[in-house]
Amino acid sequence: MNNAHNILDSNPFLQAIQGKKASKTPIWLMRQAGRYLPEYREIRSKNSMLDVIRSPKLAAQVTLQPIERFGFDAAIIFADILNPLIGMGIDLDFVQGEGPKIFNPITSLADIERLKLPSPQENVGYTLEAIDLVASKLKDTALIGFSGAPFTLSSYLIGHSKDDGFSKLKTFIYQDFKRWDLLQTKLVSLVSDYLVAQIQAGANAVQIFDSWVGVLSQQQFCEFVLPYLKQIISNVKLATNNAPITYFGTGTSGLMPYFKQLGANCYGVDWRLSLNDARALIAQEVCLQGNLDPAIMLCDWQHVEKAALKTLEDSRMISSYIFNLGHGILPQTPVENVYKLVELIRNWK
Ligand code: 1CP
Repeated sequence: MNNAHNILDSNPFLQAIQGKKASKTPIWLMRQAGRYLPEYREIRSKNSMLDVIRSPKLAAQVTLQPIERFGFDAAIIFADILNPLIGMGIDLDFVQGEGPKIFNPITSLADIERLKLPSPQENVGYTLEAIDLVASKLKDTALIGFSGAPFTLSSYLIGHSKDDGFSKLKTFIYQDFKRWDLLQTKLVSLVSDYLVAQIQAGANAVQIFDSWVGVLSQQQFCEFVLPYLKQIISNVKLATNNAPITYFGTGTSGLMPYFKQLGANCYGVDWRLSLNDARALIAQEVCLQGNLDPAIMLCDWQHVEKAALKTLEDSRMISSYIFNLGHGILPQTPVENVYKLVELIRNWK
């Protein structure tokens, strides 16, 4: 049914995420299944985003596309951080050219009280089935499950725009902490159960995406975010016999000194910070993942090569390391650069 046990010690991604020196530098790319691939665009031209996510067969097919092309060390199950919110009673769609849209955002305590907490099987059984399907097809490749983090999920539930400085969300938090606490408590339960169910369905590791957490001050992070993340990580560890967990955010240099308290195995580093500085800030021998600037992938190969080699050189100082971009791969990325990048990593000593 799942391949969790037999590759735990032999797959370089799983070696690194467990804090070991990998037999070779592992590589996968965030958003590796996506619009830069013609075969993905082909499937999306005939199916909506939610159709692909809700069809275990299509989701599995799209998950495997970048593995078949590039031979990455890990696949990430195709879904979105937002679709699990639908089962809570959120009316959500992915609008062509605009991205995700929530038609009934949260504005009051009553809205939060109304949020349902269905089991992962009822809510996202299709993703669990897709995981089972993908796991049965992978041999040496690890499978990553994922979820949004409560803060980043809340930023969509309450609403944010890149130019309001997240002020709507921040005022929502400050105006009434009890209301925030109830929302976070419900999301802790949703996210913990979802991550555990993905591991049980056959994922070898999970990643928590907290893409927008970098807008918070250190004090805000410690008070409004950290306790809930700690709870999730401890819930998942307890229920899964210590499955490996990555915590990813962007703009997190101010927050890294507090990561030690989270207890994850691996932390994502975006392009703003060097791997060495991230290591110094986190001040713990943990696995790091990152941090090539996704924008560089749009340049001529010579520039990509130079930047990737610099990242690889930096990684010599890190006890365990997973090559990745600092954020998701951009839709305009030339496929040719991805082939060359994988080859570069494979040949690097
Ligand atoms: O039309 C399309 O194909 C839509 C593009 C797209 C894709 C390919 C969206 C809409 N979601 C996805 C899939 C997706 N989303 C994956 C698949 C697995 C893989 O990595 O290959 C994953 C892991 C996500 C995670 C996700 N969704 C995040 C966290 C990671 C990140 O990039 O910061 C976030 C913030 C979202 C929300 C979302 N979904 C889609 C878009 C365009 C966005 C971002 C919108 C925004 O900027 O607010």
